[in-house]
Order: sequence, then C-alpha cells, then structure tokens
Amino acid sequence: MFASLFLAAAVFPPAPLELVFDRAASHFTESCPVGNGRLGGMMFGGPEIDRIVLNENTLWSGGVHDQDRKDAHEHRDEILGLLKEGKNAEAEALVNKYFTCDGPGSSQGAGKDGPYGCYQTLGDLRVTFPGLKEATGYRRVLDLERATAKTEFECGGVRYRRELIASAPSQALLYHVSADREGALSFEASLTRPENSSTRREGDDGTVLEGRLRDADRPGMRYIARMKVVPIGRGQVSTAYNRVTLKGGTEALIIVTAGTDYSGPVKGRHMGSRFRETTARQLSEAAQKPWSALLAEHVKDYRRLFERVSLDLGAAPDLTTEARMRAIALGGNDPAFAALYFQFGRYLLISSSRKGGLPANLQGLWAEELQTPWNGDYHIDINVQMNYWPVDVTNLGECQEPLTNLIESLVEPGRRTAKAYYGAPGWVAHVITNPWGYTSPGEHASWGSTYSGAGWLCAHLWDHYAFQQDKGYLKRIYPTLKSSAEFFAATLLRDPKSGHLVTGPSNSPENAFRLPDGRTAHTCLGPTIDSQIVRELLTNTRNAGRLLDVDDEDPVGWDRTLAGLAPNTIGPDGRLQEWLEPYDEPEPTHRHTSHLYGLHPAADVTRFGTPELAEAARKTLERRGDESTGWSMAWKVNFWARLGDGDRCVKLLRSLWRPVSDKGFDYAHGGGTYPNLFCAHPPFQIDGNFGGTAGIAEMLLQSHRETADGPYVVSLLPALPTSWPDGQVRGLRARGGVEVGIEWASGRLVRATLKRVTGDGPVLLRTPGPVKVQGLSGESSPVTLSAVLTSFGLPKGRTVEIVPLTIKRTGH
Ligand code: FUC
Repeated sequence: MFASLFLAAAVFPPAPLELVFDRAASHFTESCPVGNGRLGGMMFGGPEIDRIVLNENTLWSGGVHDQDRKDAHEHRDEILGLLKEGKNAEAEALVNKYFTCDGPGSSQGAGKDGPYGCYQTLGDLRVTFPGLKEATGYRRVLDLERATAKTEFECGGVRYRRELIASAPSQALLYHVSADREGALSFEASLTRPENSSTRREGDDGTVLEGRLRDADRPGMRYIARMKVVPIGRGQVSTAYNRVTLKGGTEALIIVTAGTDYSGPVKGRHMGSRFRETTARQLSEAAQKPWSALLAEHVKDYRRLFERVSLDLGAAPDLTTEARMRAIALGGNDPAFAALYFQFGRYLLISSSRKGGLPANLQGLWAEELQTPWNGDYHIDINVQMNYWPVDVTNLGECQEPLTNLIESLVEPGRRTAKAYYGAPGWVAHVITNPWGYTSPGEHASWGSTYSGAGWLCAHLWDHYAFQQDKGYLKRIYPTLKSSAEFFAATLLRDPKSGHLVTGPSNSPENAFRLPDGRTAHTCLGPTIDSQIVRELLTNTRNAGRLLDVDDEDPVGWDRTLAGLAPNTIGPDGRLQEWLEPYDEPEPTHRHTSHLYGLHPAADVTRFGTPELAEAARKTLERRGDESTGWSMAWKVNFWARLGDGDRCVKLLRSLWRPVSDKGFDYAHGGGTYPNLFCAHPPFQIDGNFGGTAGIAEMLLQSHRETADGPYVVSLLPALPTSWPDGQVRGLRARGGVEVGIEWASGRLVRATLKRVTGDGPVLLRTPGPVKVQGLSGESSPVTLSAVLTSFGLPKGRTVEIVPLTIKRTGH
C-alpha cells in the first residue's frame, strides 16, 4: 500500500514543514515541543485534559562544589609508569583509587539530590475542559515555519482551537484557546509539580508555583512559575486555591512566565535574585498585549533565524508524521522527510539555545522528569558537541553563544583541576559537566578520566571563528584556546615504545580493550582521539595567535610538539587503530567510534588529503556496523558523508528514523526516532536530532580542510544520494564566511551560488565535475587547479554563480 503512495510523486502537495498527528499524545515522546531558548513547553493536546510539560533551562538542583582530589597529581607518575610497562589493568586500579572525583561525582547519573544535581522539569500546566470527550476531526500540528503547536477538533458541533508558542520577545509561554460558538469555552487551569513546590492563588485570575530544589544536604536553587488567564471577549474568570477557572468564554489566553535564581558560573542574561520581579513584569507586560500582536512578534523573531535556510527535496505525502515514518520503515522513499527532519533540527536548536541562556543539554531543554537520564547534563565526550554541529553550517551562528559561555565557565575550575590531577598549567575538564562548573573526572576509570573533551570543546570555539570570521570573537576565545593548548603541551609524555608524544592516563571514550593476558581494561596512553584532538587544538591555537598577531604565537614550541604527536596508525587488519596497540576488542560494535574524530568533525583523515587513512576509516566503519544508539547512528551519517558515500548516509538515516516507542506496541526499542521526531538513544536524547541535521548538511556541503593545516575547501554535493535526485538548498554556510545555495537535477549539479558574507581571502571550490564561475570582475578571475578544484577571490558582499561546464561535442 505504501509503495504505491511513493510512486506518484507528482500528485503530492508541496512539502509543508509540519509534524502532523491525528490524535493527542499519550506520552512525552509524542507531544509537541516549543521553546524560546529558555522556556520550553510540550503540548500533549488532549481534548478534555491538555497537559503541557513546562521547562526552564536553568532549573538545576546541585550547586558549585569542588570535587577535585588535591593530591591526585602525586600518583600520576606511578600510573603512567605502569602504563608504560603495559600494565593497564593495574594502572586502571590506581586511576579508580586516586584519579577519580573526590565525592559522588555524577552520583552514577542519578545526581538529583547530590552535589552534582540534575536538570529538572519545572512541572505541568494542566488545563481541563469539562465535557470535551467525544472529539472528532482531531488534528495536532507542530508548525516549524511559525514555531507554533496547534490542536484542532470538533465536539458537540463546536470547533475548538488551541495554539501554544514559546515567545522569545515576551519571554513567556502563551497558550491560546478558542471555540467557534459564543460562550462554548470553559476550562480550569493549574500549575503542578510533584516535588519541592507549593502553589497559591494570585489575584482573581492567576496562580503561582514556587519552590526550592536541593543542593545535596543544603537548600539549592529557587524557582517560580506564574500563570494568568486572560479572557478575550466574554467569559467569567475566578480563582480558587491554585486553580483558575473560565466559564462561558469564547476565546482566552493563558500566559506562563517562569524563572530561577541561577547565578552559577555560566554567563548569560540570567535573572538571579530578581527572578520574582522579572517574571511578574514579564507576565503583566504580556497580558497587556493582544494575542495577535504577541503571535506576530514571536513569528517575526523566530523566522528571522529559521528562514535563512531552505531545503527542498521534493513533495511530501499527505500523511501523519508517524505514517510517513512507518512507510519509510517499510521501504518507502520519502526524500521530503529528510528535509523535514533537517528543519526540525534547526527548529530545536533555535528553540533550545538562544543568546543569554544555557546551552542545549542532553534533552535540549525538554524534560518531564525530576531525575533526568544522565542528569540531563553536558557530556563532553560527544554529546554536547553533537548538539552544536549544525549551528554554523545551517546558518544559526547566534545559537552558539550559550556553548561559548559554558566553555568559558570551565576555565577557572578547570585550572584547579589541572593542578590537582596533572600538576599542570592551563585548564582541563573530563567527561561530564554542568552549569556549576564541574571539571573533575567522573567516578569510575572506565569512563570518567578521559580528558580530551576540553580540547574538543575548544574545536567548537575555533570552528565558529572559521565560519564567522569575526576577529573580535577570536580575540575573546584566544585565551581559552591557549590555556587549553598549554595544558596539553605540558602534560604530553613520551610513549617508550614509539617515542611519540601521547596523553595519559586516558581512555578512548567509554570503550574497552583486551590485554594480551585476556583481561579487559580502559585506561591507556594516547588513544587515537586524544592525539587527533591535541593536533587540531595546537594547530588552531597557533593559527589564532598568528591571525591576532600576538607576540607569543608559538610560546611553548607548539610546532615542535605537533611534530612529535602520535600519528594516525593503520592496524594489521587495515582499520584505523583506536589505541596505540592493535588490541582485541570485547565490543567491536561499540557506540563510540572515537578514533574517527579525525574524519569527522575534525579533518585529520580526509578523502582527498589522506586517502589511505580514509580507506582505513571506511574499514573501521564497516566493522563497527551501522546499527547502534541514536546519536551513534547520527555520527555515522556524518562519517559516511565525509567519505563521500551518500547512499550509505541514507541507509543510516533510515535506521536513525526507525520508529521507536516507549510504550512497546509494534515499535522497536533500540536507537531510532519517537513519534514526535525526538531521537531515541533510547531514552530520548536530543544529540541524535542535531547530529542527523548536521549529517544532512554534510551530504550537501562540506568546507573542512583537506590536509592537516591546509586551506578550507568548499565542496558542493560531496555525498548526494541516488534517492535524492532533484533538489535545492539555500542559505547554508561554509567556513571562510561564504553562504551557499545549490540546485541539482537528475543527480547532477545545475547551478550554485556563493556569496561572501564575511571575511576575505580566496575561495577554494571542489565540485562534482568541471565548472564555470560567473559574475567575477576581471581581476579575480578563477584559476582552474584541476577538473574539480577551482580557486578565485570573492570580495565581501559579492555573489558568484557556479555552473557546470558543458563540453561541446563536435560532429554528431
Ligand atoms: C555518553 C554515551 C552514552 C550516553 C551518555 C549521555 O556517556 O556513551 O551512550 O549518550 O553519554
């Protein structure tokens, strides 16, 4: 049945950017997320009882605690000595004893009532509409073009409409309800939270929920949520206890504002101790504006970001989102679904990471739990980084600011941690962090003592510069880069066997290996990812110093250090080696493929610069297999895009989109996608959404270096799959400050436009075949370096058109 739906592409209506449901959500992973970067809401859309899960992304239990072991550095040499002798299991025992956190760390991912704390739900807005039981014509939609969640249905001959937005301009959640018959709208609304909360009435039309979370054995953060019902036209509003009731209305607006007194180390426009006044002001300001004005300013603000990029991969079938996912799972081809998923990732980023707030956490900012999985924190051995992969390429550069602030918040505590564990200058962080500046290792050697995550974060600082070319920003981040580079330069040691400079004691994130005597270990010297990260960090820092023309461009002999770093190694079986030794692997299909960091996101292993290593990476991926957790499959889309295999990317995307449900039913339980398009690790983890979005961008446009320190190369359609024969993308960004639009048909480039938005310097362009560059002035005429590589100057503000060169045939 589904197959035939996908044959007649021409009869499909144009692809609207909507998630469509024909029933109310019965689970969080079926509900519709809205967010303004700080406040989030999940609309379930039940006709009789509507539940809206509320979030405020600074709502964290725990607090600032020093969990560093002050004397850990005294044991480092002993640990390193054992590692040099190949006694990894013995070294690991010492790491567990001396090199973990001094305290409960993350409390095994259950840190709610511990010092580490966790990200928590703010509670629920519950709206009960008496008598609306028998709904017909039900439709629930998340409109990505206007950032609104809508429910519509009929009951007793009356059509009811509800619309939820999280407005950034008014810093409020706004829930608008209406009936198409005068006086047919009645409801009761309340705010609830299962723990650490109390509610009270506020005037005749409002209610307040407030409380205080725990910080281990002392009181922690305070928070408040305020709700007010504004009838529009007729209707009687009254308040009893914590419930606000509207009777005999036609149209009404429920306004929710919320805030916390977070004043931790991550900079931003936080309310701090004025959270009560600020939220009260926001509530009364929103209440004075008409709904139409509130909606208009929200849509305008959102579209300013969202509209920058469009992706057209063809028409969409007129089915619910779930039905589309099932059809894809049954083998259907629905390229427009890739465009929807891509834009959903951009929608989620705009909704969960805005200037002045905290970064998108493991769940973005949407959580219904008090104890979120893995504390809903920032894991820095892949997860928070993956959240930010789409930021620049999908033209949402502003959304990076919260991440930059988080990284900078780690420098001070990270200096103390560097001293305590490594006796070293500079700053370091390990595998997990939170808004409280946690930089100590985790509580177990099997995962907690990897320390290259700090360098990985720095790659995001530099890369944002590479895209935006903003020298002021480079100046701001340089001290953070330099201090991290100094830390690594000071802590590298010589591997006695190879003579190369390596990190230690470290891990290849969360993965184990088998020692020759059959024991399993994690602790090692110089895992491949560490060398790749350090190589990238030192290169970027040195280049940043040169660009800023600071006198200390190579103060600690970084060039010499770079030359001494352990290179990428191909193992006896032709795969890229994950460790210094070609160890046997207890879990060859492990979800982390950390040693391919050099293939993506870095450019230490590239198709054109290091073809042998790229082939070794391909073999590594074949052995790792495709099936895994959500984010792991999303990462593999990016890997295969870098290897230029678009069809493999699509195969992985299809696995990533496998319908998954928390309710069992006839869904799978592994990695995949929930009915509301949230990524299933499982459980829900948002990184896979962002990784998938970045992967789709990476299939259409790449702009990384092709050799370790070479120029950025803008590559058009590097991994176009055969199942997306026709399409058009507009507004993507390439490193070097260039905006790119591409059109293709029958699998071939039709034309592309390149606009220099910021920066200067020549553009190096890689195309699928020979091209002509049109629109340049005489003095910057293009130089053809090879049939597929062209170089030309592109002044700021100028746009050029790239068209395929058609070779004229002579004769017949
Ligand atoms: C890392 C991953 C897990 C999970 C967790 C939040 O530890 O290895 O799979 O994603 O982060």
